[in-house]
Order: sequence, then structure tokens, then C-alpha cells
Amino acid sequence: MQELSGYPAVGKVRVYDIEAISLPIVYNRFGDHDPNGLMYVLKKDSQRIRRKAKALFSLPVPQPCEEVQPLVIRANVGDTVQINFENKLDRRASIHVTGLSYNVTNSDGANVGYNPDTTTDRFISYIWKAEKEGVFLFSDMADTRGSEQGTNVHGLFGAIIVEAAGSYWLSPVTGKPIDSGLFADIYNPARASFREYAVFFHDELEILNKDNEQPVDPHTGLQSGTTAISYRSEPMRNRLPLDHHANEADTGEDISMSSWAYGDPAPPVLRAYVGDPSEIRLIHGGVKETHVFHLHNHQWRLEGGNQNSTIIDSISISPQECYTLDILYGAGSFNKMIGDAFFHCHLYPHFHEGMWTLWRVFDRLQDGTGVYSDGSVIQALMPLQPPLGIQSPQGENIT
Ligand SMILES: [Cu+2]
Repeated sequence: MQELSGYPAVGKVRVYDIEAISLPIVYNRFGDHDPNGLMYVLKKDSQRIRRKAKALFSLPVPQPCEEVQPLVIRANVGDTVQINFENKLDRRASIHVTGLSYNVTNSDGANVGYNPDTTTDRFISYIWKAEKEGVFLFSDMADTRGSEQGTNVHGLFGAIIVEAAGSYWLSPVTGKPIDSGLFADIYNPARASFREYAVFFHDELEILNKDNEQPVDPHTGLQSGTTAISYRSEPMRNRLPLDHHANEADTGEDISMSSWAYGDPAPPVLRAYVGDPSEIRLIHGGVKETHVFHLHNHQWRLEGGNQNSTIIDSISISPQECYTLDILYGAGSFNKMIGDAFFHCHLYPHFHEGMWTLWRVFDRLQDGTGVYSDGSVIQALMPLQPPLGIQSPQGENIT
């Protein structure tokens, strides 16, 4: 008799060709940047993104490149993940995953004790087993220093998200399958579809302003640090000088963080239609400080899926930790809020130094033809659909 409770997760081998590259990373439209940025990128995207990033960096005020973002790849429970890693840096590098199973003698991405050295200055393959759902950080273990000489502060980290067996993931903008990306719409024949948002916290960056100088806070005249979400940062030091009423400083959250007044913040804005089931995959990519992720208007259970678990709206996250936040009642929460909900690090210096952005909840269809009040185009957002069974909308078989 068939064991119904033990539905087999029939996995497949997913192959990702990943490079580590160096490029300038621009953290916001004000030109704050790390000239020595590092990132993991899919090989097929590498040259295009690097070219675009360099062109935008060479503008009089360097501008961010949308595609420069921490690499997020996905797999399903039961899959084997093969990482073909090509190191394009002039230093040894690796990819070490935290939380998935692998053979420590060939896939650790580290050089530890008597184990074989699985860092590389050229090429190496790693095999990971996706055995449980969740979000898992990967990072460079060839250089573990947290200083500016190390690789972490310059951005060399990413994540793999393991979905339920049988899931597939589509672009929220185009509805087409994607190979990587911070945001995805997740479909599964046996589950409700949901919006998925990877959010990386990252701290104590090595940032120069548009004039290649250490940024200074206009209020204090002191040097200003920079904290980031997903390679972007919106420090208040840049917004304050835009205020037309300097003597009536907009210090309240309702104005100082308003996109009506100042435009959207640099870190990626999460987007949904009201009521969309939503999961935030929160990742601490840095190695220095603990942060407190706080999301306005929404809550989740400390232990997702456990009806007795405490309901919270903030969570402390330490370096290298990851959490899945399964948002109760979906986007807009029980009160069906529409508009922008802030989220930020609740340590106020970090908040002030750029660690905040928005979750934008729409109440009507955005098909790419709408415009905001300043005339900028509202990017399309595909409505979540019921799952389509074993084929994606493009007709591909899903396993
Ligand atoms: Cu913080």
C-alpha cells in the first residue's frame, strides 16, 4: 500500500554557473558608492551587468545599477544543487553555504584543518542537497576577515531559497520564469501562491560619497556610517539637504520617509496587491552587528505555521542568520492597508544611516502604463494566480 503521508520529493539536479566579480557598487542616487564592490552573479549575466554598472558609475553623480543585487537562487526540497564556481577575482574565493547538506571534503568552500582546500583562485564545483524549506546564506570563506581588506563588507554573499517540492518561480514584473532575483512569485500545485521577498541586511560598509570622500552628517559635521539593505542605502544625511524648509526639519517618519516628498528610497521596494500571501526571506549578510528588523502594520508568528507561537512585528537578527517571515493576512495585513509600510532596522543610528525601505501595497492593477505623481512609470506587477498544476504558464514541465 502506498505511504500517502510520505509523498516522495522527486528532486532534480539544478546547475548554477556562478562567478565572483569585482565592480563598483553604487548604493543610492546620491552617488554613495563602494569602488571596490564584490558580488556573486550568474555567469550568463556577468558581463552585461558589469558593463552597465561601470557606465552608471562613470556618470557625474554615480548611479545605482538595478541588476547589481545580492544573488538569490532557488531550488526545491529534494533537489541536488550543483554550483560551478568561477573566481574572476585576483584573490582566492569560494562559496560556502550555511544550513544545506554537503560533503565537507569537496563542497565546503573553506580551507579548514586537514580537510582539502575547497577555496579556489580559478574554478571549482560544489554539490549541495536541498533537504528542507527555508532560506540559506552563502558567502566567501576564503577570506573571513570583517575588515575592509576582507570580502564581506564589499558584498560577497548571497542566498539560496529552498521551496516546497514541486514549486516554480516567476518574475513578479513579467510573469516569466526567472533563474535568480531578490523577488519572485512562488507557485506550487499543492499550495497557495505567494510573493517572496529576499531582504539582506548588511552593515559597516566602506562607502565614499559622489566626491569620493567619507560621507559627513550635515547636522553634526561628523563622519557618517552607512548601513544597507540588499546593496542599497538611503541615509538621512542625503535627504535632509533636499528639505525646502530647513528650519522646519521633517523629522517625523510620515514625511522624512515619504516617497511623495523625496522619491523612493534606494533599497528595493517590496510590492504586492492587498491581501497577497507574502513571505519575507530575511538574511543577515554582514559579519559585524546584530540588527532588529521591524515592519510596520504587519505581523508574523515567531514560528511560522505554529498557531500557538507568539505574534511579533520585530525580530533580532545576528550576522549570518536567516529567517522566513510568513506575514499574517498577507500584504496590507488584517486591516487591508494600502500604500507604503516602512520596514527598517530598529536601532536608530542604523535606520538613520540608511537601513530602511518600503513595502508598497496596491489596491488596483498595475500593468506598466500607470505613473506616479512625479511622472515616473509604475512598474507592472503581475497578479498572483492560482497554481496551474504541473506546467508553468510557459508550458514547461515542473518537477
Ligand atoms: Cu541595525
